[in-house]
Amino acid sequence: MRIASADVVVTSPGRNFVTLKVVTDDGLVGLGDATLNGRELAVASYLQDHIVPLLKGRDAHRIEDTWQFLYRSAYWRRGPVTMSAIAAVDVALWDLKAKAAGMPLYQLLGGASRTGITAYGHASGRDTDELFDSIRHHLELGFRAIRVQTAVPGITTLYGVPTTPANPGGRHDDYEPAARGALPAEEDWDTRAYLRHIPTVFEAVRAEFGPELPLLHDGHHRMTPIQAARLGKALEPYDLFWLEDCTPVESQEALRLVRQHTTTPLAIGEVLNTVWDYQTLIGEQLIDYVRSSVTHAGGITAMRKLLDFAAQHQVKSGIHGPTDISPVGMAAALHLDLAVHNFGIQEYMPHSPLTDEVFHTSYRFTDGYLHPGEKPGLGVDLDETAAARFPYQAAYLPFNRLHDGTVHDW
Ligand code: KDG
Ligand code: MG
Repeated sequence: MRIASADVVVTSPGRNFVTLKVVTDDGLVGLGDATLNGRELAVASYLQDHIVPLLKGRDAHRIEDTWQFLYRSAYWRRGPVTMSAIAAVDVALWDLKAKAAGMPLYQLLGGASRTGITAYGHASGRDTDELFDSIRHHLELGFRAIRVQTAVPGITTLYGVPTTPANPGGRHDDYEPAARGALPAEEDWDTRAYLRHIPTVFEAVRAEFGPELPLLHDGHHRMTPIQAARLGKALEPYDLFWLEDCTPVESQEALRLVRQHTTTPLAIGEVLNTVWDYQTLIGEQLIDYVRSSVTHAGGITAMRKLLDFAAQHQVKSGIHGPTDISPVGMAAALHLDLAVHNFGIQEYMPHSPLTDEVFHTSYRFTDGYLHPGEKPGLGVDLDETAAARFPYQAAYLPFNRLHDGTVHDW
């Protein structure tokens, strides 16, 4: 099974996606997601200009060899652009191998370790009433675990809490932070206001919805370790499933201090892209959940090794799954989720109807559980005619300034 051609498809059905399409000499098509929110064209160029010329004529079955070749021959290792590009090739090759075998990909990864993949949804609101409505809405949709983000008095625009719905007439819990336009939006941040307010929100949510519902929260990299420790401690009475990205993760050692102070479970890693980024975090058991995505962390081949390392230290998966992971990347995550033993939870934000016009998927969400479906390969088809109707549009993630004008982590 030789690679006959490889093409990069950039499309923007509501938001930008970069997809690698690999075709074999016997006509099989494999897809890989290469979407890096706000920096899409860098990965598209890395693939088109530097990787596609290397793929033609290669044996599509040699996945490990291709991974090692792309990683080591580049010399310049790691980083989100490189690892997203390698991931796209890797996932496309796994898609091809599973199609050639006539099996859904999870069968090649060892078969199902569970019958369904527990997914968490995103609830948010500009005040308590809106937040409670959003939680109820997610419960009606079937979610069995819910991430809670709310507005904070003293902060004008806050991560995870849209001031306007993503779709005209839509709900305020539809979440898409990358706005189209020539410049990134400026948002504001006040750590003291946030730390005062968030525990009161979780107290109210527990009082309204009871003790059983698994609740998650994303701190989105904004606290120092001592502030994160304080928040984790303050949230202990409300029994969170996890507190995510409580502090920027460039310094893995920073998590030691957080860990010493709180038993709130910690999830980290959506911006990490290799196993090396987790050496201390996992080796010293400083976190409970790995948040990397298949899309940004080198694909199925690399994520499987990362999760095996995590398993030795009782750390579980919590694969990143917002809408900037394309349906191809989401399908890859679901096959892995179903197969690995140390699955924890999967993030799930349904894509927009426009996105669904371009990507046709076999995965399903039923009664709170996702399943990748039984079609051979990933179970995703790309409609290139539909994709061509939605040309790329520049979009940026926002950035933060403190009230005195200092740039802060977003
Ligand atoms: O592109 C940025 C998003 O992927 C990120 O903000 C989403 O933090 C996120 C999450 O947990 O889904
Ligand atoms: Mg996050």
